[in-house]
Amino acid sequence: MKIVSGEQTMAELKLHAQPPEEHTGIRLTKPKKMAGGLEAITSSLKHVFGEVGVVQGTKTLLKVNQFHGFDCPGCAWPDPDNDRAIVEFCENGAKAVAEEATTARVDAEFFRKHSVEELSSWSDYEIGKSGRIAEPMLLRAGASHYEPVSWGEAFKLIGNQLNQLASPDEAIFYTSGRTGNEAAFLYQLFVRKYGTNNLPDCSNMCHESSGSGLSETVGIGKGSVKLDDFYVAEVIVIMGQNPGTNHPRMLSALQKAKENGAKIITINPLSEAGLVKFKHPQNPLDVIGGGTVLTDIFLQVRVNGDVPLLKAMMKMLMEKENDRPGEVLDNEFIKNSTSGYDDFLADLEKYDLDELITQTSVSKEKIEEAVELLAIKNKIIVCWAMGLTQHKNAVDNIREVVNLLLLKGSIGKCGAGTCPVRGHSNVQGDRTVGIWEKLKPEFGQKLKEVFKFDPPQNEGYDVVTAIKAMAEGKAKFFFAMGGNFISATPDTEFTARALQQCDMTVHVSTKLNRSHLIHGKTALILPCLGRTEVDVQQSGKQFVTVENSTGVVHQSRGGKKPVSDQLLSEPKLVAELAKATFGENDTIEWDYLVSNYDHIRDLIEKTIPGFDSYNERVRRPGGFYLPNGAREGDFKTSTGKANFTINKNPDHLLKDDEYLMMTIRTHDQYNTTIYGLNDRYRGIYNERRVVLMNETDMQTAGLKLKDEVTLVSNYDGERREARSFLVVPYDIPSKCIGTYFPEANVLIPYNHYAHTSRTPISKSVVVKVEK
Ligand SMILES: Nc1nc2c(c(=O)[nH]1)N[C@H]1C(S)=C(S)[C@@H](COP(=O)(O)OP(=O)(O)OC[C@H]3O[C@@H](n4cnc5c(=O)[nH]c(N)nc54)[C@H](O)[C@@H]3O)O[C@H]1N2
Ligand SMILES: Nc1nc2c(c(=O)[nH]1)N[C@H]1C(S)=C(S)[C@@H](COP(=O)(O)OP(=O)(O)OC[C@H]3O[C@@H](n4cnc5c(=O)[nH]c(N)nc54)[C@H](O)[C@@H]3O)O[C@H]1N2
Ligand SMILES: [Mo]
Repeated sequence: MKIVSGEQTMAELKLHAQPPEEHTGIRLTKPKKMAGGLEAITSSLKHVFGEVGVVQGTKTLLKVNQFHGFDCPGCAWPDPDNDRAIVEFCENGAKAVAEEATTARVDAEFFRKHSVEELSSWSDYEIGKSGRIAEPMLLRAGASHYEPVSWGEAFKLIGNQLNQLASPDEAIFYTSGRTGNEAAFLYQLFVRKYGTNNLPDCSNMCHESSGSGLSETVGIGKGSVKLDDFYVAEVIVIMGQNPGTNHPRMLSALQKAKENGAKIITINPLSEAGLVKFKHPQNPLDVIGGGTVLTDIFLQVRVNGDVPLLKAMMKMLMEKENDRPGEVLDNEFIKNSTSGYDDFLADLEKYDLDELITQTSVSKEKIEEAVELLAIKNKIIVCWAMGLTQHKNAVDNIREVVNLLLLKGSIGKCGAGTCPVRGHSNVQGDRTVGIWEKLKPEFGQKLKEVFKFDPPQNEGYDVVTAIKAMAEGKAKFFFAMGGNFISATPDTEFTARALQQCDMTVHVSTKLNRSHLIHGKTALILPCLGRTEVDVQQSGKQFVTVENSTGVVHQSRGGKKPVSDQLLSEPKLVAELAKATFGENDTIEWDYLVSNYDHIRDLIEKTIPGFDSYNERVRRPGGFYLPNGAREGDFKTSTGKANFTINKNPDHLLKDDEYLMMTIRTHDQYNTTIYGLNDRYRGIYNERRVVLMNETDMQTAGLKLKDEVTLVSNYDGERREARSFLVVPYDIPSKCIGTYFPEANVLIPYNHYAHTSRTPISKSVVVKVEK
């Protein structure tokens, strides 16, 4: 590793926005056909005990997802409403907990030793493993090393900077999805009182397309099902999701659903281990037995082939309805509860079935099998994640899913409905309590009434427009409440230059990440408490509240001693920020609000519908459900009914040497946090710079196993390169390739995104593979 001397100026420094291009020693085995089992347990214990030791590790794990414990920071899958197992966590939840509970520290000594330039040359794995940030740090303009700074000085610097901007719209306030409701509500209150709606969040890159598609069609941008619906569903369709890795607790729900007779249809370019077969790692009988087969019908769709596939399925359903009138579709529901059916039907008739099927790369027989199942069943749940939401036509994907459910009357009743499976553990809650670049008029009115200020009306920047604004010098201040903006966003090199244009970048973080190293002229790192840690304020110990994928709001209470006495809780941090910006005599009593989080919850109750008796109801075991019209069949749309929509097929005209690339997660990462270098279920070990390719495509292109290639994308005449990737033959449809996020983000053009939701096209990037 190269060490730079303290005298070098910013201009001479070479900061690395991308992980190093070196290889780590690839090993390959056959992909697995089963998830869970003993290996899941040994893997989780290895991670936890490795980071924190056996005694602390066991104590911490026993608190995950219990009624009086902390919410697992691993994902947003719901917990059982009533009975909970002693261990309600999974392998990857354990890794998330270990990552936060680590005994390694990033402190003044660490930053004295390592310059920013040196750190930026480390891999994301090495950066993450350096430990928890223990004290506030400042990187002065032109300096090569971060140095310690007092909290008072840090807030003063930020407050002054904010007060100097020509307009509040020159500041950007990003949020990642771990922040609890209390901090998120205070944060948006501070930002709006300051005068801007520039509140981009990780959701912009994640389920924004689900929100857009669902609001328009069924009147609420969230899923409609409860966990219990899975146990009475007849068919569960899982599209564009890899729960074995990203939502492992979902597998035990699917296992129970299967025991109750449900059938599972999986739609994915890859046969992901977790969806083939599952052994419950915490059920001894399961561990020694053969495991449960989960997927009954696997449709190995081409990347972005979902709209043609859904259209083909719906055409085939219509044919069956014609043969057996009244037996296939829910005509009653269509007539009474939907709008736009005739137009939808007229459009569907224009498509040729065989042509649609060719565009999916799935055989007609396989689709027929799935359609026959859907034809005879009525309680259908469709689950999806990033495989549907990160395309140019992502919103169409979601609307087409809704079309299918509407034909079957499979929404607004028990055992049926929509299930966009959320990523970050409180990403749904953050949006509910106001983190959004679009201020809803009703909410704006409430803010005005309760807090006596005029909130800004104009639409703020989302992730894509924020990058653009920084690049154009229109935004000069970037603040992040969690997350890792440079590694999570598309177009790594472009975004890096955009961030580096800022006068100041500030990160509230638990752990060191690349965004601290690709910084504005002045940079600050503000360390905060994690989920697992005790939060004490003036009135005593506090808990925070979060919302899961099914709209349940519940408590999360950390139990561990904080890793340093210099950490602030996120709500406290926002209060200090507000005081530093507005002065001590602000009309909002920030100190009072954070002295007891009940006070913040009272304000949420006053300004946001659905939170009546918030403080009382959230103290009940398991919390409470937020209202959800679609769940009850009450569709709050422009027509007052559920809307059918008309969606075009995507048109990727790939040349002979072009492929459609999806960027996916390995089994050993949490977004940009790299736990390890293995992708165990896919049989890829000790290497992240890989490209998964169809074997026939490899032959055609003259490529062999482990050939080193450069991946190239070319949008609007601009060549983007990702170098030193190793070719791995994999069972993936022809003309599709897979790479890992964030290594391949450099190829994704920031200015190509989904219509309406503006989500970057992380799952369908046109690339060439050059040897
Ligand atoms: N352990 C762990 N847990 C996590 C995360 C993590 O990184 N690690 N991240 C969290 C977050 S923020 C999120 S959003 C979720 C992400 O959860 P997922 O969405 O499951 O994550 P991805 O790895 O992006 O996987 C997408 C899946 O979609 C498939 N796919 C890709 N393109 C297409 C397509 O065009 N059509 C179809 N039908 N399928 C496609 C891929 O093969 C893959 O199986 O997980 C959350 N939970
Ligand atoms: N190419 C490609 N790009 C993608 C995706 C993809 O599939 N492909 N997925 C997208 C998706 S779905 C998402 S959600 C985004 C994720 O984008 P982000 O949410 O921005 O990224 P994370 O990697 O989850 O953020 C990790 C950092 O959060 C901080 N952190 C962890 N816990 C806490 C906490 O409790 N409080 C605070 N303040 N900080 C904390 C740590 O410092 C850690 O380094 O990435 C997106 N980017
Ligand atoms: Mo996400």
